[in-house]
Amino acid sequence: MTEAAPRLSPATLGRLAPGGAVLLPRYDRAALRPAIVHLGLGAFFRAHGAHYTEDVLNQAGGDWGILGVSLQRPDQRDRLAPQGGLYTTLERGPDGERARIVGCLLGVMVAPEDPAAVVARLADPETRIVSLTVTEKGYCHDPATGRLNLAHPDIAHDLENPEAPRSAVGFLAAALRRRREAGQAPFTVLCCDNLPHNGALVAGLVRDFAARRDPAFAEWIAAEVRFPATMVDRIVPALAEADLAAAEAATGLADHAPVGHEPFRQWVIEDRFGPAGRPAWEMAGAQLVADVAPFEHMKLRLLNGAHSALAYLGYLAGHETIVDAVSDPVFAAYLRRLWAEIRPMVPPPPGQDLEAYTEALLARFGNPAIRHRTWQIAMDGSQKLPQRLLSTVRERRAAGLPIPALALAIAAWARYAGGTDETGAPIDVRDPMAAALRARLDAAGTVPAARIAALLAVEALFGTDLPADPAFVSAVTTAYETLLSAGARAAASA
Ligand code: CS2
Repeated sequence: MTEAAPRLSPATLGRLAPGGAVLLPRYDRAALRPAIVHLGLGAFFRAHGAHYTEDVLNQAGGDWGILGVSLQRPDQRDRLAPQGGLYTTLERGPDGERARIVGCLLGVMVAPEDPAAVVARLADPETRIVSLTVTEKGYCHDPATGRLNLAHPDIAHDLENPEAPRSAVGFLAAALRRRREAGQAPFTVLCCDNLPHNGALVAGLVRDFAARRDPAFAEWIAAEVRFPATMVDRIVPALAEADLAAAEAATGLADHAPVGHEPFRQWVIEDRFGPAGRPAWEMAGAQLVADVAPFEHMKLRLLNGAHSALAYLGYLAGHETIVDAVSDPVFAAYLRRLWAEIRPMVPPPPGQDLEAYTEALLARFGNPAIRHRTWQIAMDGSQKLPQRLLSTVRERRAAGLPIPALALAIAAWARYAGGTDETGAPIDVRDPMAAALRARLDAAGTVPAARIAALLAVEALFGTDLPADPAFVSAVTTAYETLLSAGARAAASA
């Protein structure tokens, strides 16, 4: 019997040799302060924002540590606390794996256990940046309009209980109000979710929330708080059991919270932080720019749009992962047709060739070392479709251009939302609107056109313009009929 490996922790870190195969923190961890508080700590941020911050610390030292906050479950804290916040990341390329230990995470707070402690931490003047990856639905907004959904149960709760919030918007507002009342400068709010104009979007939500109680506070937010926009990119699948063994094999230390990720990463940040400052993320290759919008358009529409399309079609066709789906030439060819519809609607960012970008995406999706489940990406489609696919649909329709590949993606989402796969097995649909969508479909009966009409009538998703556009409705309905009669693979081979 082999002996159990010791757990990764500050005490066992010394077992790894500096300069060895595993990259280690090269700075003084004791000098770190919780200058960044991150809401929604999960695999993505630990392999993206934390990695950039770690790179800067490794090059230049400093005190920019990160304190994580989980807004829902305790699992990240439970896995990371016994490790003193240390974790392994595994960079997985087609030619092998590279492990590193990340040291910039100081700890994790679990908000539902003590919301007041989280508000106090955010309100502490030591907190200079509050960054967020709470996923699209975590902002409690209406995806079609970008406005705060006042009927959302968490928002309704937080307006009633502003000192013990549940939502990210509620926490930001509570802490900013304390800062204002204490006459202190605010922190910078850095949204790192895949939302359009994410800085301005979150600024609007926090202001909407604040204005319900105190218009003067909302004005102070507008005048004093910075919400830089960002574009974030790195493919980071959710933790899989096999990652635990892989991390242990790479380091000889047991890690309950490793993260596997692709080699590629990109972070484009609007350089508008004010006196609160920021780490010198450009040292790690982040692009600090005046206008993030062109980068965000490119990424949300070409990467995330294609991801969602492939998630629904691939899942329906029986593919467990993105790499499985793109390894099928039918789906690779479909993606090229989809990108050919999207590219003309995307003004290229400075110096960027979009054909090269999408070819590189195909290679990233085809990375055999990244097992990114179609089911994972299919989650929360109601929150993702507008910015990923529907904006492009609108622009092509306005230009009188056809949308066959985009319509198929939307039809595949509709087919998936029905909750039964092509073999008749149930689909575990995870979406805040899952029950509502399913109820609409059930009420609509079996006629495909009626089912599609029932879904397109969801205004929070499709607005009022798309269901009133006969060419759009007919393209989605036709694609849906083909999905039902011939299946996803045949529908994609058109
Ligand atoms: C994915 C994204 O889960 C999803 O919806 O499309 O998480 C995607 O992997 C990242 O945005 C890549 O940067």
